This record gives sequence, C-alpha cells and structure tokens, in this order.
Amino acid sequence: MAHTLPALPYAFDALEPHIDALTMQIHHDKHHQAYVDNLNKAIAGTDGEGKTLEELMANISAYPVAVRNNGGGHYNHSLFWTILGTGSNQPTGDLAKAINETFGSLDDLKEKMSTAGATRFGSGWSWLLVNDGKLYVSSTPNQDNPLMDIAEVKGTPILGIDVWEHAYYLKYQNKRPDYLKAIWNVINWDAVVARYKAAL
Ligand code: MN3
Repeated sequence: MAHTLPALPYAFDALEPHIDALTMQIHHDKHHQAYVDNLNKAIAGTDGEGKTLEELMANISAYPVAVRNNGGGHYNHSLFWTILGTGSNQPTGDLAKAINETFGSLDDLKEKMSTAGATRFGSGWSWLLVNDGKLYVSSTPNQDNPLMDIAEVKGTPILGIDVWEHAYYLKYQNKRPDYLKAIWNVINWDAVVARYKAAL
C-alpha cells in the first residue's frame, strides 16, 4: 500500500495570525506531499514497501537515506498537523501533572522545547517524548525523530515542533525564536494528552 497525504484536519487559515494560511498551504500541499511521493519512490520494489511507518522508523539504519529523510518527513508532518489547531490551550490531567513533576511548570517545558528548537543548527525538530513512562525534551536534525533507531534520545514523540525555515519563513523570516514563541498559541493540548495516554 502506497503512503498517502493525510488531509489537514482544519482550514489553512485556522492558525492565523500565529501561522499564516499560505505557509500552511505550501507546507502541507507541497512539502508534505513531496515527502510522501519520495518515500513511495524510495521503497518501491523493496521490503520497505510492506512496512508501516513505525516499522520503518524502528529499523531506519537498515534503509537508504531517502527512506530516512522522506519517511521521517511523512511521519513528522502527519504528527505535526494533529497537534496544532484549536483544542485545549493547556495540558490537563496526568500529562499536566507529569509536566510539572518533570520540568517544574508548563512555562519551563515551553522554554526547554523552544531552546531546543532555536539552538538546532540548520533544519530539524524539537520534541516532547515519552520513554518508559517518563517525559523528555530533545531535538533532532533534518527529518529524524525519536522513533528512529539512530536517535540520540529515543521514545514515542507526543509533541513535535518543526523548525525548518519552510515552517515559518514567509511570516517570521529569520526570526525563528519569534515563531517558536507564537506556536504555543496554537498547540492543541487535547491531541497531545491523547498521544501521552496512548504512549503509556
Ligand atoms: Mn516541515
């Protein structure tokens, strides 16, 4: 089964003014579509064709770099669209408790993730992930993610922030820290809480 582009679960302009509609449209319809198309090309006729994205990630060191880049790109963006939107604007329940216990407060977590994203040289992602019931913050280069066997900090990502220039350049230009500040206004914490429960 070929991989397909998931529909954006809200309108392109749903995250205005924090993330502009044109950025969302190009990011989803062009960038994410390209990762899907190039992943399908990279696994065509290989054993990777029968694997789920999660299976590919878990054994990514055994695959060509095109599978790593485009499979990671497909996985990361599929997660990214779902954790943005209009849901609860802060974590609730066990996740809220775990964030306070692990990082001190929600603001401390935001600062830690924003710093991880701002200091990632070049392109990559900032992550909140779960490993063995514990929360961690990490960042990865390019389209790598914590599910990959080559990741420095491994686990199940429950929140990912794209720090590639294509995620913010039209509105924020070179000011990545401004984008990293604004994005917290459009995190859908209901989706992050659901991923946290699923990861435990
Ligand atoms: Mn992107």
